[in-house]
Amino acid sequence: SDVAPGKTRCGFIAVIGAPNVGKSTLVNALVGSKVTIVSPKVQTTRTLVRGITIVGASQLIFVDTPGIFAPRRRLERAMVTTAWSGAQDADLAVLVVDAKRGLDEETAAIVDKLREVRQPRTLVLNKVDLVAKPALLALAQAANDRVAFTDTFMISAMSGNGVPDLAERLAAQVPEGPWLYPEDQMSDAPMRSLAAEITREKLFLKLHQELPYRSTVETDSWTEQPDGSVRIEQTIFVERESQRKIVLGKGGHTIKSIGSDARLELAGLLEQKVHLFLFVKVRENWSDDPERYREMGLEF
Ligand code: GDP
Ligand code: K
Ligand code: MG
Repeated sequence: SDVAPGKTRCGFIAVIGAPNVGKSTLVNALVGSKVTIVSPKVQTTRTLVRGITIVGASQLIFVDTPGIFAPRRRLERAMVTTAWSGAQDADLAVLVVDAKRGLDEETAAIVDKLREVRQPRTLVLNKVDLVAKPALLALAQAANDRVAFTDTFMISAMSGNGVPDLAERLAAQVPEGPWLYPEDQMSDAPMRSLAAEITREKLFLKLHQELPYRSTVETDSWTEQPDGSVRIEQTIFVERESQRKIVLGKGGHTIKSIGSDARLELAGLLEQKVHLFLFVKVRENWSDDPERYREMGLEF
């Protein structure tokens, strides 16, 4: 690196907000690579996912969090607790609000609870591509009336509009200190867990209604082949035989399409040929089993 030693900055930035506001899309845009999965469905992000990037002399470690909402089931409670603890442990907190959705009850409750967060708070109004300017200004005002934000940004995480300005401002605010990760590292997750997440994203995108929430994916083996390709075996766990049939689809049609989408994306990320083998197994009530959350890295 050409950055003089002793002049560097480094910090953790928690990205929090209601479900589906674009937190994961924003973290990917800030990092400039897919490190966390995105879908139009809530509860896509289940654990804290770190995306790492360098801006000037600052290393920014973004912590993508599960959406904050009123939890009903056990897995949901664990996800919300994890999201708030992510905010409390970070150097800076970024609250993402869906500008189209505005300051509805759920969003207002999160803004109010941010008063308990001691770190500098940045407000990010996302999805500005869907909203007219006067409404944006009114929303920024209304949110800042509830709690004072250090900065307010209006961006589109999807198009990248406004993202570099946000990154520069955050880079100036993180504490002075040495970088914690190698310069080229973009995620702290092992490749095999990102690979499992990518398959889980395809499940979210291909399947409807409740099913994706009830499934999980694990990478069982990862074998580099002599010809330069990699052989990856994964298991998709569902809770019932009927769900297994849905994931397989008629004549294996659904699983084939999930596998082919996941394989293509993995090959692009790894820049090597990928042979992906997917298995679908029934593991009853995994989502009610606390042992399973611990394996996933969720907190209570
Ligand atoms: P999260 O649940 O907060 O992590 O949200 P995601 O990043 O998974 O995004 C939820 C949905 O919002 C996805 O369908 C995204 O493509 C979409 N989305 C994210 N950012 C934008 C944006 O700037 N504009 C629009 N129109 N859609 C967006
Ligand atoms: K989502
Ligand atoms: Mg997410």
